[in-house]
Amino acid sequence: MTVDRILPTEEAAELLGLARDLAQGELAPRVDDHEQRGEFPREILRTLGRAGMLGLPYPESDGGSGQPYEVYLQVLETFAGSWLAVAEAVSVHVLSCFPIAVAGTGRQRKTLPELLGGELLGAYALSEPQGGSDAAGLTTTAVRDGDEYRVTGTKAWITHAGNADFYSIFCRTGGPGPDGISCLVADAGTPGLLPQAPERLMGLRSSPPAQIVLDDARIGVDRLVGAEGGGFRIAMQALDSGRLGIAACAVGLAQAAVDHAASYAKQRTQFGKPLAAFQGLGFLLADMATQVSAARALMLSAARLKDAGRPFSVEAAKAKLFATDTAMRVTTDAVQVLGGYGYVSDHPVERWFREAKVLQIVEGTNQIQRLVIARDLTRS
Ligand code: COS
Repeated sequence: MTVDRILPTEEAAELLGLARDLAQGELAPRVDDHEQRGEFPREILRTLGRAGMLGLPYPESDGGSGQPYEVYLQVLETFAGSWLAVAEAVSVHVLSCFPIAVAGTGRQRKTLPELLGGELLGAYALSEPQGGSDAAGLTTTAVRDGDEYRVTGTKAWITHAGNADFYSIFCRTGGPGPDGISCLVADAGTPGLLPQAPERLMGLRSSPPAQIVLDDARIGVDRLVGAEGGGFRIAMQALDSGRLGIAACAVGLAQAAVDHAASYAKQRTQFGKPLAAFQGLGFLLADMATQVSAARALMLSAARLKDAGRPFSVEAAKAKLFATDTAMRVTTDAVQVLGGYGYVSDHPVERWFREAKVLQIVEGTNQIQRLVIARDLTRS
């Protein structure tokens, strides 16, 4: 189904058209092969970078496309309907550029055209093996030694580990708690920065995360982004925006599942009539479609707050929570509509069902989103 979108400009409408062409022409034909082989689509990300898709929400003066967040999210949604791992990769790249884009020094910002133009792929290294939710408790340490930091620790669940050209790394330069955390941006070739074997995932197999071991990695003090001790706030602000990206991935995935299930229910006959003619299934499809529209509306309303420069952190948490829970429910129902055919890999709903689960976990579990929302409601 074509989603009827109200876009802010003619340019945005053209951009969405280009995103649809890329999704259909570049992504859809390759997704199954890459997912089966577990091969990261680095070349496709280069193609998207050249098409201007890796820096959409950042200013043109920095090498981005200067698009409102609401437009960027609808592009992500379009990619996610064809290939979730690619949409997530774009979202993670945009997240990894955030520290330099908002808090980088003049010299660091000179690298932005390469980052936002997609020449270089980024990774965001916050989580650690012993905890991802308690981000302020991270233990990777960076000890100043002359013009360098000597960084030691392990980062976990790092999307693009081993494929990225640069890593935005959050580490402890001071005492315990959030105020002891700083952000360093390191090149992939930094000695002692060691990507480990990829994780073996339930879904998103073409973009498996991996741990990054930092074994006395030497990172220049000129790679410190923002002030020492200012890293936690940068990390949280980046995640506020990143969570909207994950919401967009969820909406795109869920929309694809609704479309596929509806089309199947029109064609498949049982007891002499199409499945869609049975009210039980028609109502199920109606509920699926309604939830996806509601998720999109929530995501866009949070994005428009961000675009207007208003606080949007809590609305982003609501959008991430609702959109990803919706994607899980809707893909589960899509499998049910297809019956046995939904449980085999001949139809993409089997993959979408596996992929939806991870969206409830990444960039803050949905329990963390509830915590952010509840704290705001009950703050005195
Ligand atoms: N934007 C700006 N600043 C923020 C912020 C945000 N969204 N969230 C928190 N801060 C600030 C707070 O204002 C506080 O500063 P002050 O001490 O000056 O008031 C500081 O950061 C510490 O915040 P808080 O006390 O809320 O920290 P907590 O340790 O309680 O952690 C949660 C808060 C749980 C919300 C945070 O750790 C979190 O989001 N965890 C999940 C991390 C995550 O998403 N990981 C996924 C992996 S990355 S792909």
